[in-house]
Amino acid sequence: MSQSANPIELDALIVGAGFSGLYQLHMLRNLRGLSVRVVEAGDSVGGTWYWNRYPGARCDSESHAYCYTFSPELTEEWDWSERYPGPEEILRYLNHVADRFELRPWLDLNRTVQSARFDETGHRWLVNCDDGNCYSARFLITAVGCLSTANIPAIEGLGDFSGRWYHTGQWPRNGVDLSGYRVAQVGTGSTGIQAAPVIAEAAAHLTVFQRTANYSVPARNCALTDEVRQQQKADAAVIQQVMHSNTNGHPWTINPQNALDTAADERHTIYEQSWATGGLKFRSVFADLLIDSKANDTAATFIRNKIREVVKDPTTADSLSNIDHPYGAKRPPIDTNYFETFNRDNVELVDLKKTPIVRIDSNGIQTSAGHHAVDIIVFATGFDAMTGSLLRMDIQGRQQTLADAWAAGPANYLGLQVAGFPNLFTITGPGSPSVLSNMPVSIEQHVEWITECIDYVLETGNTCIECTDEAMAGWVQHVNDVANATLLPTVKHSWYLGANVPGKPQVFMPYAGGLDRYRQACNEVAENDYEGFTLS
Ligand code: NA7
Repeated sequence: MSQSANPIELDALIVGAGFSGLYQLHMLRNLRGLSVRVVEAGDSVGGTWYWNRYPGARCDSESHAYCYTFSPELTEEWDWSERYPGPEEILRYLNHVADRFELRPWLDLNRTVQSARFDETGHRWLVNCDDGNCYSARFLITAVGCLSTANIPAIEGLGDFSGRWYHTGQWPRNGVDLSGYRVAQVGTGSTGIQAAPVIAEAAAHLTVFQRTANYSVPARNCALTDEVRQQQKADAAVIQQVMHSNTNGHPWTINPQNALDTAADERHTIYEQSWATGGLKFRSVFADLLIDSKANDTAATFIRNKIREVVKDPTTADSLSNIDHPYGAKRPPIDTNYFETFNRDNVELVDLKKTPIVRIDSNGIQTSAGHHAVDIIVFATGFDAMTGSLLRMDIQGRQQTLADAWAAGPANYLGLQVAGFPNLFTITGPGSPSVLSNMPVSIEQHVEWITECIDYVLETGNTCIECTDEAMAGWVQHVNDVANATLLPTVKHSWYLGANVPGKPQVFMPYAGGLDRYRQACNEVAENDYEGFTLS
């Protein structure tokens, strides 16, 4: 690795200026007085929401819960306009946070980390960036998000396509004019399910290419009235207490009642009520949905029936409702008029299970059944989730690169640290609740834990903290055990397992034991003088 002669000397370098990076900066710089910078590839703050500006993009967590809780003043002064915030509103919020907490002077924007190497002699991370700048930092903290590295499928012939194509996670900042064009959308995950109804309204024609049919529950987005906002603010302390003590970080608890202990008609009534309420809360309607496949079948059947009720064309309804996995075992989408969109005259579904894509050519997509001429292809094909953005930074630890250390899949301690990579912390890393939770709640928990850990290192006069191999092996086993107690790892084509990226090792990545249990494990480690770590 080439090294600049004059690296910028810091206590801590943070990579990424989304929710995680901004709060970590505030904690370490404003509250601890350390010298800290944030490197960010974009030209502004926002992270996930800086890049994901595709049509229909919207957060699936509710706005009053998809925000920081560390500052009561911030909670009090910020007004959300809708039940679910869109990217523009989240970006306004994060820009407000950057201004309010005077974070901007410490943001190094338009700069991408190219490599990071741990220097044994000085116990420092040497970080090189694409613009020639170099940092030397005691601590390196990744705040790169779990879903930031686009997964663009290697479909034969894409290079021959004469139209335009886009990945939803790299959507042009000024938008894309779709009006009058024939659009193909590949992918029907959470993103595709949000995008299709909005694309269909703008485009002359939309063809949705579906590889795996998906469940979706109505989001029931709506404008928030002053009355609702005031009530949310009045209840903020209680809501935050719920979010900080439950399994998912959302402002509700899982119904303790089991679906299988509930009479069929009562169960149906509860599903109907939850369907009418809408949102991710549907996943929490019964306690046994993610641990018992028979219980799960009751929810799955309910949703399949809803799809068939909505979609008029029987063949399309069959393809959309022919879902091959348990409800909630892949990330459950929520939508605004997704299934209704297939009743439009200008929308067509191509079921890739029946007629797979053969190739892309200059003017469209060829399947085994025929050719679809299109002007624009939208890839809603997801991400190299959880590990992609960490591995592309070319991180070199004591003896090996992170890519080599994780050749068989990610392994770490508490989702926060990897043996052989001292002083490196991964906010919402694999092995932590992250994508199975309401992200800002997980982020706050990680940032606060990392900050206190750094306090401990410095207060004890050390320069280095590193988890042991034994602690890491124990945590990896625990992550597997809690996942295997659920239906989540039974879906073999899920991005939770890395199965969406060809060649990626298949390991269940997020921590499925619940945010409450996870928080307790992290607290116990800290209370026991950072058990499982060595300091030097
Ligand atoms: P997802 O959930 O990974 O969905 C990607 C979709 O793209 C899914 O339907 C895939 O089908 C499909 N896909 C991927 N590769 C291909 C190819 N080669 N051909 C056809 N179809 C393909 O990503 P999202 O962006 O929707 O959501 C990611 C997260 O972002 C989401 O969970 C939220 O947390 C926010 P598959 O199901 O793999 O058969």
